[in-house]
Amino acid sequence: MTNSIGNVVALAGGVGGAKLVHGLYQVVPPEKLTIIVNTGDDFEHLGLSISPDLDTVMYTLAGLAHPQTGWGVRGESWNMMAALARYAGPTWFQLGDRDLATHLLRTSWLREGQPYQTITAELCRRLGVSCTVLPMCEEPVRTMVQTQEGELPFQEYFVRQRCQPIVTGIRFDGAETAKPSRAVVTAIRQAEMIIFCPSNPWLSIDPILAVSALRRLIVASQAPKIGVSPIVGGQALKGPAAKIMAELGWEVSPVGVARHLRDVLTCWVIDKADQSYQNELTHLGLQVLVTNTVMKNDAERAQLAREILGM
Ligand code: FO1
Repeated sequence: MTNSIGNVVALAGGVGGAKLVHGLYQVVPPEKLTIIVNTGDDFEHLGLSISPDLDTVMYTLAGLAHPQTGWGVRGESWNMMAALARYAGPTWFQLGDRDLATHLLRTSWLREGQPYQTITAELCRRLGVSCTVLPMCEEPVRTMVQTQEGELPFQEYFVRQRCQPIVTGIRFDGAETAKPSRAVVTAIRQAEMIIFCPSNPWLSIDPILAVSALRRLIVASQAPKIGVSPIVGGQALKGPAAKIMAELGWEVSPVGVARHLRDVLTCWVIDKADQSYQNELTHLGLQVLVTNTVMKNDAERAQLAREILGM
């Protein structure tokens, strides 16, 4: 644990981002670490309010994440899904028995009128997560994926259709009127470093930046703004980022992602496999760190976090 470091804010989506968040959690004192999480993937399913990225971050920090999928809970059982299948209910979105407890509590607290941020903090506290985890805003923002087969709500595209439809655009329903909460504003204003985790830039980072007041705060921040490329060796570390970039006409490389995020970044971390892009990135005006970014275990997560904090 490093005590000389200042306040760190990390922006994250789901599985890819949560790994680096976990690395930061290992090396930054919890009172100095705030994670701002994408809520564009949230949806209502079977009457439940589901927040996949918040839960992925929370389970990962609590040491409860499923080791293979990265989402959901380790040691999960699937009795509810089996019963649902017997009723011929919708089984395309897998809800494990343990995970279900989170959705039930969140949904019931939301119905009581409790703020989303308070609910998130309470769930984290009860699972022993000691840093601050904040939803990007209180208002519902819903990622809508425009495809050659029409517009799809995020989870329909991502899970039900397994990211197969060709993407022509992405919009964030509700982002125009959403505002960052006081806690989010304070965290960004007090940040001495802002880190963009290697989450999908188009599906996980863009919804956070679509909250325009939040984007303005980040752009105005004088803190180092350090991103980690989710593209390594021409492929996404996880998920459909490379496929979507190609479909939207972007160069599938750390340079393509850096260009997309250029106005919110000052530093860019790339993998050794992509060393050849270093000069091009430097010409974009970015400070570049070349290191191992593929985090295969807890020690490698902590190692990458330490290197970022040293920039
Ligand atoms: N991802 C899947 O690919 N299939 C699922 O059935 C699924 C269920 C699920 C349940 C709870 C949860 O928190 C996440 C879940 N995810 C599932 C992951 C999720 O849809 C995506 O990982 C994120 O939204 C993308 O970051």
